[in-house]
Amino acid sequence: MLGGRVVKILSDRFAVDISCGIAEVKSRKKLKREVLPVAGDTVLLEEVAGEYVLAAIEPRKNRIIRPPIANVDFIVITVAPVPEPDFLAVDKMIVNAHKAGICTAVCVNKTDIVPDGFVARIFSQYDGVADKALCVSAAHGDTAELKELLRGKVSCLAGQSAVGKTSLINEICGVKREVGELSEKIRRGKNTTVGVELIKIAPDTYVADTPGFGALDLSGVEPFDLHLYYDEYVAISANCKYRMCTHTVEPDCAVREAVQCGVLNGERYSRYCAIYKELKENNVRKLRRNAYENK
Ligand SMILES: Nc1nc2c(ncn2[C@@H]2O[C@H](COP(=O)(O)OP(=O)(O)OP(=O)(O)O)[C@@H](O)[C@H]2O)c(=O)[nH]1
Ligand SMILES: [Mg+2]
Ligand SMILES: [Zn+2]
Repeated sequence: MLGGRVVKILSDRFAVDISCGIAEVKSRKKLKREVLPVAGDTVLLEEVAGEYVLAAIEPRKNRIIRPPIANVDFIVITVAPVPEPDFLAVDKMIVNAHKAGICTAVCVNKTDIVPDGFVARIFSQYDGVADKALCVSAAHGDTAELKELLRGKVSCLAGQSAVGKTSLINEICGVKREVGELSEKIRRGKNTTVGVELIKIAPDTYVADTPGFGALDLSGVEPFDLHLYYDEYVAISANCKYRMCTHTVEPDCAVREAVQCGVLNGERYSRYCAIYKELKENNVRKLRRNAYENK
């Protein structure tokens, strides 16, 4: 048996990093019926008639559905001055990552063209919320801090189309994946990068380019649990009057007070309330649908 990590799914084979190179192998038919290997899986290869086949998948630490990838240690949410950041999407990504037990970074790219105050606006919302907040510029080759952060981990670069994820990966990994023109992307409304591929930077260090914003669906999150994924709220919620405080409408809420006096970020709190409302409405919709179907 030989161990390896799936780095890419090909049409009928799997590209598996086996340290000394990449092996393109088929999967055992039985295994394929039971569970489909995805990028990030650590697997065992078995020699059958002089050829290696993918024989077993080791237990997964976690599994993201969209994009399909397993055993992710770190999600680097990339933002840039252009396109205009979608902070609601950033918040949802942090909730999903937190729920899956995956660490996050918020990474500001294109610092070569940031207007005054842009970095401060991002840091005031995410420094201390994500596990790390940092600044880079793919265009200026200023990526050392990010490269260091990725070391020894399986990471995903996520973020809106055109923030420069592929440009960063090209810079860090010395590869040449396709980069799209911003105007072209907006016109086509399309992502340049499609499909998941783990690129190996160093031993045990892989990075995946995640096209567009994956995994924004919070369907597994109950509205009353949402605050559990906001570490900065959990930290002070012991001071709320109600033990089950959702920090939205309850009186004597420590979170709301902290927002009012500027200790917690107001923009992020408004979006928290919007997400809470969205989750509650989704639940009502689900209940109505169930009631209708059970009639
Ligand atoms: N000024 C500046 N432009 C950058 C930088 N990084 C990337 N760009 C430009 O931003 C545009 C989009 O870059 P991509 O790397 O294709 O963006 P992406 O995030 O991979 O986009 P998708 O694959 O569609 O999700 C290109 O025109 C890049 O040249 C940077 O650091 N500074
Ligand atoms: Mg790309
Ligand atoms: Zn509260």
